[in-house]
Amino acid sequence: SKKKTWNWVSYLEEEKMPAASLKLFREHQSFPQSRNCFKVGMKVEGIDPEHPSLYCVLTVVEVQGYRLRLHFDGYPDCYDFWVNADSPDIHPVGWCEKTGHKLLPPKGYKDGEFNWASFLKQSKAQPAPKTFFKSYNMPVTPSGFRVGMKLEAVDRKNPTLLCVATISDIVENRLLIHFDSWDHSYDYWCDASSPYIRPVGYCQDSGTTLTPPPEYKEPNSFSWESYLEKTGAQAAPARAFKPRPPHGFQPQMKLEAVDRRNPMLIRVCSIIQREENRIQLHFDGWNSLYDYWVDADSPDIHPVGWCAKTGHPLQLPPGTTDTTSVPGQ
Ligand code: MLY
Repeated sequence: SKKKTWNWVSYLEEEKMPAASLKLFREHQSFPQSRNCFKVGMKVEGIDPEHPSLYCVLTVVEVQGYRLRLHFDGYPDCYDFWVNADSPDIHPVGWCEKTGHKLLPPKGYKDGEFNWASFLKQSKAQPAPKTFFKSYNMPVTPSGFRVGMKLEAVDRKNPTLLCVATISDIVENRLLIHFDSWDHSYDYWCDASSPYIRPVGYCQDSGTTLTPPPEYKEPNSFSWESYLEKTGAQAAPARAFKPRPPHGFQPQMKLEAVDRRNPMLIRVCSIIQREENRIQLHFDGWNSLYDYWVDADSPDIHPVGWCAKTGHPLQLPPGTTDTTSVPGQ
């Protein structure tokens, strides 16, 4: 029997569909410049994806190509999550202390009880070396944004709302956006080019509705001028905002994307719809039930050939003879 190995070139030809061009991807989605050095067992500090204002003690528990699975020390496996090796969400051991961030200890430790030196000794674990992290070589460009500055920001959980918000943390070139008088569950990280943040006065200038903090029962009673005075805060300077041009992804283009239902998997995908900041993905050969919307700048979408290049299995459309394609096999 003849075995035909699956490859992107003949698949695109058969399907008569284009690959999403490399030029459409951001650097963190494209082919990496370095390899993934992380090893199973190494400890890191990182942001909890469900609570982006919290830094936690994490262990690398699986390495697959350029990706790693991280586990919260002391917590059940169900909270494990995958990141790329160059994720800005992870930092070396000791980073929180050095940068004045609060580190959430592993489950079972009381506040102030945890220290890395004895924890590493006791768990016989190695910290991941500093040179493994993206931030190690990253130049910091001054931005004009400062912690405490106010702005208008899209509530990403309620994306029709533009709201009164504060920059509550800045790390490298990213801002943590917090919504005034709300809990941290709406917080998110973005950079100066994000389409979700605007300077104070944007809503007024563009004739759109600004959602004030919840204590303003009568929305018209809110004014930035008096609010800034009352809170003693500054508005983020308009020149610090560097809105990026819209993404260039179009329907029918194919790419490789993480399967949200089983995030260890990367599958062959097609773009079926686009919006200003998002694309809708369809997993080739699967029910449309599994289609989902993803941000155009998501770290979970990659150009055709990314899995092969980084040594990650690629899940092929069902019906294909071999259902994964592993480079070198
Ligand atoms: N219906 C939601 C809206 C919450 C909006 C919070 N934003 C502004 C941060 C609720 O009341 O819970």
